[in-house]
Amino acid sequence: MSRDELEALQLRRLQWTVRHAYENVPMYREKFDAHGVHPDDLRELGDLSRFPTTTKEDLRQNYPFKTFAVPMEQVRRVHASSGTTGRPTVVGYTERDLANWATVGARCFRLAGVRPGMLVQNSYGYGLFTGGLGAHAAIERLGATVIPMSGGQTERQIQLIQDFEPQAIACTPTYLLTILDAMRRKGLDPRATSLKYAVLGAEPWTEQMRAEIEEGLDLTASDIYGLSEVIGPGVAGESFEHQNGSTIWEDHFLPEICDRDDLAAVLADGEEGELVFTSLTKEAMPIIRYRTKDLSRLLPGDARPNMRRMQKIRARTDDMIILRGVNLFPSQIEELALPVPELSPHYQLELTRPNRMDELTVVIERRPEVARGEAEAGAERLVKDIKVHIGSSVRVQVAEPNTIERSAGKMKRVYDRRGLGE
Ligand code: DLL
Repeated sequence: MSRDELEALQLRRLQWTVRHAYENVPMYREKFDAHGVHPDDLRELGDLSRFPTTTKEDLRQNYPFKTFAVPMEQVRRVHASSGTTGRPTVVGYTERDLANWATVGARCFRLAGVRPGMLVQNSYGYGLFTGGLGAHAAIERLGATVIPMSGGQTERQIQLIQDFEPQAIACTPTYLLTILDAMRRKGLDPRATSLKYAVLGAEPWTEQMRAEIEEGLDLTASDIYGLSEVIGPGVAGESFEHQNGSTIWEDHFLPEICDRDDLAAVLADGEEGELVFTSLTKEAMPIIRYRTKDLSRLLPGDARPNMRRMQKIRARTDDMIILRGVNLFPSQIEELALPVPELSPHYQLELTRPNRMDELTVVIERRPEVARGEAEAGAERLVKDIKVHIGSSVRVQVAEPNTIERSAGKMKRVYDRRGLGE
């Protein structure tokens, strides 16, 4: 399909989506009316920017099913986000939505190197989280064989990798690090497994993390992006041959990049801002201009020339740490910490407020084979690197190997202990 043909398809689907939402979801009707826009105003793709955005809070207020645009009998499945604060957000799928989801997911796995006939260990968590079942359907749809392992039970994960000899694994990047680490502790050679491809997502990970994983396991690791509100894993996927950002499946999802402080401002391709998505085919829960809080930029098509890519997510806007006036993201620390050879990739960030001044401590494990003194020297270099490159003074605390809690899914990086009377 040429770009022109794609845009014509997008417009038709967008007009359908906006009308479907307006006619069947009171939340959208109220928002559009309050904003003075109507589905008839959508004559070209650019008209979308006149419509109001949707936030997680909007979905929460319509908990659990009030954002559904079809009668409940047509909803075949629901999922829910974990909702660390407040109510979770609930999402629903018709039979056709599930089929489309499997299709876009299958495209991601294919781009990441998986082929029909391969065995794929699916170590995303099964359940209300979209990762497990989303990847499961995608792998089957592609014609590969899925091992529905789910997250956790690391010993068992390793056993299955050894016994079943899968060519690919799908999980969060930090969980693959957990598995890698556990293999080493068992005295196994992680580079000697059958694994050739990893399809990693659900949390931000830097190029330095990619290098750590690829080097450690001797495989090719590609990114998969998605979010429950838009569909789940499979909104965009990265080519293992290019490894330069994820192709967005623009026949199903329309991306925009907005200024994160002034959402009315849609930014040009190439500029960094907040990703905003509109679904184009979703029946059960159409989503109009959903604010993801994910920071990225749109790049021209490459692995699939007619569809744009998104740069690997740098951070979520709500993960931003403001440290004595300087904005910083966990990924900036990761970029500097992982190349320090004495230190492991297992770290967390702690914010405290002793003496009424914010302080950031990077707690990071030393590599098991490195002596404490050498690790301390590495930590001192990291303090200087952070000062030079980010401009912030932080503390780096060297932790003993295997003392920082390992993730089985999304890793919690930042522990904010300010305001706890410290
Ligand atoms: O995490 C869906 C998913 C599952 C994607 C498995 C990929 C693989 P949620 O739980 O709703 O859905 O969380 C969505 O996770 O807004 C991002 O902040 C983050 N995220 C997802 N994929 C990536 C990625 C799933 N590849 C939120 N890189 C999103 C960085 C990601 N962040």
